[in-house]
Amino acid sequence: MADITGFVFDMDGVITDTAKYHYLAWKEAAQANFGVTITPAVNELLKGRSRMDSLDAIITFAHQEGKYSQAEKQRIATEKNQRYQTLIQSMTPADILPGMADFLNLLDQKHYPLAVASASFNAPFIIQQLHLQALLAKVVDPGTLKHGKPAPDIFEAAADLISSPYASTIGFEDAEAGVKGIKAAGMFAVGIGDAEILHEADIVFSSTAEVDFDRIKKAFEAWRQ
Ligand code: B16
Ligand code: MG
Repeated sequence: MADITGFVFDMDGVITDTAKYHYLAWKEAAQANFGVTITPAVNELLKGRSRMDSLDAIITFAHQEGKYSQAEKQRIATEKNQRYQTLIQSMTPADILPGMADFLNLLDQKHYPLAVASASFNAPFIIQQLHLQALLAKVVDPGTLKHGKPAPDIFEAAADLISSPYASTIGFEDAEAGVKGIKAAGMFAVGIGDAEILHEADIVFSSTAEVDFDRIKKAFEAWRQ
């Protein structure tokens, strides 16, 4: 029976919760540029999507498709990111989601290689703020990828960083599109959140506090048979 050879993690919603900061920054940008107030429901749609895809989703929500040039969209996205970067300056290790620091340390003690598969260009900075740079030293550069989640590219790139064959790699995700990406890469998927939304995952924990290594290992072994 094949053993687990590595773990790859989405960041936002798995390691830490930056959705509230993205929401604040997008809310200001949407108000200032399109005169609309984005709701928490709209923010849900942005989770795991790239910055430009998020902007396009907001423009669609504001019914202003086709009104903005690429240069204008770039300016809006850059301003949003500057606001976001100001907000995340205040992040500390206290912002690591419950149980995840212990879980990452446990995996490290067991000598599993770890990598981060986040759509965020800010992931390396956030990992530093969380004091996780020693554990999470391998981070995919999303700028090198052709296709975002739900394509498998980012998870394959993360597994490649740690030389872990896809079929024995465990991927963690909180977003439906992310779980689809992990499955498309042929990996075992751990979902964090609503079991109905994340029904394509191989095992789902309702929150990071519930994540359990032995349960993952057992479920992986049953899946590999
Ligand atoms: P940035 P993940 C994603 O991170 C966020 O969930 C998503 O809301 C954000 O738009 C995206 O990163 C890009 O982030 O603007 O910082 O490059 O969930 O893939 O870790
Ligand atoms: Mg996420």
